[in-house]
Amino acid sequence: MSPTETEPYGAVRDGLVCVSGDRIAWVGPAPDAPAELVADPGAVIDLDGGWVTPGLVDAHTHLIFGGTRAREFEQRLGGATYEEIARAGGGILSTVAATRDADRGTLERSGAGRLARLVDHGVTTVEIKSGYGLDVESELRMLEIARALAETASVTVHTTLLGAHALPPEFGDDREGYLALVCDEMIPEAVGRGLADAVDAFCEGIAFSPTECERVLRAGGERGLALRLHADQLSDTGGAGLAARLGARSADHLEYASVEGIEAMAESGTAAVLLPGAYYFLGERRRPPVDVLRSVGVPMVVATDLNPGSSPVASPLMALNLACVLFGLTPEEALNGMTRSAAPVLALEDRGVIRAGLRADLACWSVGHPAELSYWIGANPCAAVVCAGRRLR
Ligand code: DI6
Ligand code: FE
Repeated sequence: MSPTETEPYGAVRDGLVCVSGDRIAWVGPAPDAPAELVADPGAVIDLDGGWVTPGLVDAHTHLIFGGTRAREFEQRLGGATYEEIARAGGGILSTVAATRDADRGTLERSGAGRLARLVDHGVTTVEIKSGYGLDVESELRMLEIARALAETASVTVHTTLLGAHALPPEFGDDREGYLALVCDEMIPEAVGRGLADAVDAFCEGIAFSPTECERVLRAGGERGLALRLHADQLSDTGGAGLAARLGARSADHLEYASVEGIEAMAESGTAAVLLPGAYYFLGERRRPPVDVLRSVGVPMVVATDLNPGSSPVASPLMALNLACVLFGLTPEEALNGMTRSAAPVLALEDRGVIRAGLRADLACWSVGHPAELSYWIGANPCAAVVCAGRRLR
């Protein structure tokens, strides 16, 4: 992909991308490249007809957690629903117990392994949420591990505090008490220690009401965090409209979002993060209103939602495939949703496209056409990954 707007995918054929330090120095047709920028042959990655895209941006993951939910998967296949399991104290809360029990090294190693899988598939920027700690210490520990993974994996990690993911068991039905903890302790501590870039909440019948989510997002916004919202995933609670009204960067999931909610998102510049892995894995039937998103011009982002309960998807390319097959995105829209439209959700304006002056985050692919990135299932055509000018694989 390149700055050309006329070709599908903004494609440049027989192109060359020159990298200098951590930046893209030049991009265009190979014969036009300035001689002084063309490096010694040893530093050239020759793709032999393959394609280069921006490094992929996975803008929604929960990739740090203890245990798995394979037993719950069996229960769901036996007929139990995700909501029933959650209301019976399983679901997210079972991962909270496993995450609290796990020592830091275990969480770091399992998280690093999952992040390495994403990088293997071309990811150079990832968002990681907390939300399986649900007490101040455990939430901050998750965010610290997320920050540490950026160093281990040499990629950009954007962190999101998701304290309002579920009501932890020690609070019984004291919702007020827990929300006060999130707003008055968790958020200030996370901000004070520089551990969070954004705040998120799960707006859903089995989680928090719109009023409760508004309180959490406002508390985060007042302290300078960017706002995200898990909205209208399993029912229409007005989450899309709430995200828009609060000026959130994104509303995520959106299967049940109303037309009015989507229109409000278009007005406020709130992006839609589509998570087809969760739709697929939970066997959902209702698709997000992609036609409406398209017609009112809301940017469509595609992410893995990598998490143990609803989307154990460690392949961003699988997410692209599901976005096309299940949600009806074109392969070009899907790729756009993990590059150009994804970076602004994380306020990272220096990436997501291949343009001189931007960060040299690039994924190189052994494919004959970019639609192949959404087409193959279970294959990984990633040939090389460059992050901030450094080759990672
Ligand atoms: N929606 C989701 O799909 C994930 N979190 C959320 O708010 C699921 C998290 C889980 O089931 O562990
Ligand atoms: Fe999620």
